[in-house]
Amino acid sequence: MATLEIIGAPQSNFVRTTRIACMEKGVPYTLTPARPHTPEVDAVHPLGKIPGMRHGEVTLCETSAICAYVDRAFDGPPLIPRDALGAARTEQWISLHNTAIDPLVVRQYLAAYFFSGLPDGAPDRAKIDAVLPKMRETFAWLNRELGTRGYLAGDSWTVADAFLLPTMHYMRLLPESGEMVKASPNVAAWFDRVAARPSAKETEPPPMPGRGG
Ligand SMILES: N[C@@H](CCC(=O)N[C@@H](CS)C(=O)NCC(=O)O)C(=O)O
Repeated sequence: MATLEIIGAPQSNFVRTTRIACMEKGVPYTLTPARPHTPEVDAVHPLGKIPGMRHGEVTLCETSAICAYVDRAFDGPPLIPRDALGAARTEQWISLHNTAIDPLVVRQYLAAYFFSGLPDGAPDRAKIDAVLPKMRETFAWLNRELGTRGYLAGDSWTVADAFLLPTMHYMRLLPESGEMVKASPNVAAWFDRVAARPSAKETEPPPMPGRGG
């Protein structure tokens, strides 16, 4: 059978999610590093976003769809629970990550640090300061949720955890969000638990420019 290929930059939180999914499922894969809006990516994603996936004749885009395919097309431990409620809770948390967490903390906050668009490439302080109140609220509700169970969707790991882990990895490294993680003990404990898994260790992204880690 053809080897599964993940297409995208290893720094991307969403690319990392699909790599974690492959590892947790026990599916060998190759990573083809590619930036958004390059020909390799445009060939599999109509909006040129990463990750993309190829498996023989199959091409897919969108992280959630790729993870669902990996889960259903191969033998191995389920990434999404097979019972109705467990599957729905997993989907619920993927959706919360993709619609409420990632757009705020990655697309706005992290982007204001590294892709500010300012002429000198410096962080956009005004944009960073503007998102901090909403981020504090987000960490507060996430911390409350994670105080009731060990993992996002219940008492065991699901692929929903593979969505939040790469995002939270970056949050630990930036100053204000790093403080928010430290002030959110349930989030911090969840992070340590999930980051200790081989799937997380083996997919750690390259260090951020000028920030180590
Ligand atoms: N909805 C997409 C989002 C993927 C995404 O936003 N990827 C980022 C990199 S982490 C990207 O390609 N950004 C380029 C762009 O939005 O033009 C998914 O779930 O896979």
